[in-house]
Amino acid sequence: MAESTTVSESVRIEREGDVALVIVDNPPVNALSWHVRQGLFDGIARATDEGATAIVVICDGRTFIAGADISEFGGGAPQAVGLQEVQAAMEDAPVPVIAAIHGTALGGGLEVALCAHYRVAVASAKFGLPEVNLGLLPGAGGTQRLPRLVGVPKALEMMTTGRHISSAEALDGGLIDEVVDGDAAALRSAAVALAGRAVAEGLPLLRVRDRDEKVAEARGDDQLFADFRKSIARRTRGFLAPEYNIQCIEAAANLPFDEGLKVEGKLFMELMTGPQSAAQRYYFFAERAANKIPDIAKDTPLIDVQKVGVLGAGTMGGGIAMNFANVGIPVTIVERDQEALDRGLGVVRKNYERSRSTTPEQVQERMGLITGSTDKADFADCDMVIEAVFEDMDLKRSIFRELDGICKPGALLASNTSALDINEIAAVTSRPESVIGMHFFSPANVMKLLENVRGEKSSDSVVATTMAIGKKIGKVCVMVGVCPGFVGNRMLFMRGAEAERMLLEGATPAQIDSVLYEFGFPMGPFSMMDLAGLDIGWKEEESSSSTIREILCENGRRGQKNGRGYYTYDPASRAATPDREVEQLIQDFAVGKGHEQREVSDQEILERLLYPMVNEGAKILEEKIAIRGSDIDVVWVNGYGWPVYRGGPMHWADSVGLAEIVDKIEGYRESLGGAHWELSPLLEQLAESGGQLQTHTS
Ligand code: T1G
Ligand code: NAD
Repeated sequence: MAESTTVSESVRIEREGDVALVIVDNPPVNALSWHVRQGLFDGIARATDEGATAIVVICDGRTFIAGADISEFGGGAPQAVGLQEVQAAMEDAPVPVIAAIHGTALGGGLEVALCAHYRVAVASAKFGLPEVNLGLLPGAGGTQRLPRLVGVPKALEMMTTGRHISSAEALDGGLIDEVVDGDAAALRSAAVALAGRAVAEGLPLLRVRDRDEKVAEARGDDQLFADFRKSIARRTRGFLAPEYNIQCIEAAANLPFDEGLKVEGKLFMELMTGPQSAAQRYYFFAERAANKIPDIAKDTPLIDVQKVGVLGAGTMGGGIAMNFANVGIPVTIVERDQEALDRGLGVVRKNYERSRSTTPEQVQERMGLITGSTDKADFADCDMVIEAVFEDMDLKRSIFRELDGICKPGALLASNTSALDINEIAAVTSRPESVIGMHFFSPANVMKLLENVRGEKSSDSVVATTMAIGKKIGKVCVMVGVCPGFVGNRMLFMRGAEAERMLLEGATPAQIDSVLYEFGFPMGPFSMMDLAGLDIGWKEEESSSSTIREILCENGRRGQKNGRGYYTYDPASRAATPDREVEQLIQDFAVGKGHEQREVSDQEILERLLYPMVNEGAKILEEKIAIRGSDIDVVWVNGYGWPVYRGGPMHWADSVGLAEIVDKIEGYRESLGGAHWELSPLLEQLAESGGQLQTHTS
């Protein structure tokens, strides 16, 4: 065991001959906490003072430095040397400095590695500047150094997506100098060998800041930047950070390094002190907190899910099955008859064939993992069965009675119901402890959110398993309790109720939708209804012109699927156009019902759509349906398109001010009435006490 010298609580030095290894050990992800920065700075100084002929910067644990310590951004950390000083100490060191990388070199971690003279990495390592996902930009020279190594087009793509690239891609792109197969030990010896070679062969101390050839290719090329801006406009609508990242790369191309660094520093601080990054940094930790169920021990035994069953191959069943096949878990999907089965499997194959990220070999491999059947007995050896048949309680109860008789002891039985009572479903089985809700969102193979619905008898093992398997299939999981509509749909119902009401008062579908679109949602409630289909649950023979949706259906409007809904859709481009005939139908219906028509302002529309959601969110916390306020935000960001740069409905409400919202809710209760305007006592109490919804735990 090499002799080691402690430099700070998370950094030590070890020597291999004349090579000094400055080793970071700051679990869980070696973030650049103050003591890491101080340790790196002091370690490099000490190594050179003690005559090291080369220095290797390397990390213990599962990863290289995964960035600045985001938890320090709020302030309060002890004063320590800044990252720029650490980087200057590396870049200007009198001896070769090698960065040895495993796991993920991200954000400030990659920016540290870019200040080494050479970089070596294991084949499994990943590299990225994902600050844009925190509403930020790389604030430690990354915007100036990355394009100098990989070129402007790649830097633009990496910094506006936050994508993690592989070692192979990094080597190919000039970001690193060497890739070594093997583990941490292999990495250490390869780095020491490279250090030795650098000394022996007198290799130059290459400072990335001095490289110009790659950025020169884009110097003065405004078209390149204009085209890139155009190519990401749709994807980054409403976000500030992507544009700020582009401006920094423009500076890298057109200005001397230190001038570019000034531009980076100025734009970084603008983002860091702004509401968008505050929301996105809050959201980073909110998503990680959602994984934790306070009363479920970390070592709760999990059900070993080696084989999954899905009942129903309709809109949801097919997508649910794909999630498991995508991670190599065989799935048996059962339909009520061959025709429905063939239709369902046909949709699955088409979705795979249409997906750009799935190769033909993968299509075959994944379809090979999905077995179709019309016999529920084929679920007998499944470890987990997810039911996704029609939303009908009697049907679901009879299904679970059957599954109880078919499935092996210990199998997890889940329902994908959107709103029905999981306890009532569980009660028909002899094993309610094995029953839980797993509420996927459409399209189930795309949407990230999985709302796991804990029944009053669901066992700890079943609860823990749904969270673990959800993460394994790439979902963001939130555990919620049983109530009609759970968390997401329950709040959505409140928004929908006010949207319908405002139509009757004179607002148009287009006006209401544009308010939410401008707020940052991908679409408003009426475009969403057209997408889902206006005729879900509508029966012509029972229709009685009693709601706007019935009248539209009675007038042959089904939504996007027949090109006519609240909007008219261009058959080729699918572009939506407001439809005067619809507005007239609504007005006639409203006047017929005695509703006075008036101008409704955009601000009123926003308040009447979002404040009932906030109020309902508070009620959900009061009833302990959600564990914490931030879970509600995770549900809305991942399941309903709430713009992440506004944090989610709870974070947003706190930023608006709960007292202001309470005032408005009381006003609307007076003027409009309705259960959804009954003020939540928790909301009132937090408004009075200056508390917050986002940090409230129930
Ligand atoms: N700071 C503080 N804590 C962090 C952290 C960070 N950068 N990254 C992760 N954690 C915590 C996380 O909260 C969790 O804690 C635990 O580590 C495991 O994380 C100047 C300004 C590295 C790919 O954006 O993408 O550098 O919940 O559950 O799924 O330019 O974490 O266990 O208590 O996510 O294996 C840029 C952020 C920062 C990378 C690992 N860096 N991290 O994923 O584990 S800004 C990032 C990740 C910056 C500079 C700028 C992922 C990961 P807990 P995890 P994972
Ligand atoms: P769907 O009508 O598209 O599909 C239901 C499928 O179940 C049909 O193919 C039908 O043939 C099959 N089926 C019915 N009875 C069956 C039986 N006894 N045995 C085997 N198969 C049977 O419905 P969907 O939209 O996929 O919804 C399924 C469930 O998922 C519902 O509970 C719904 O509330 C829920 N859900 C739907 C969405 C959505 O956006 N569509 C989102 C989340 C949850």
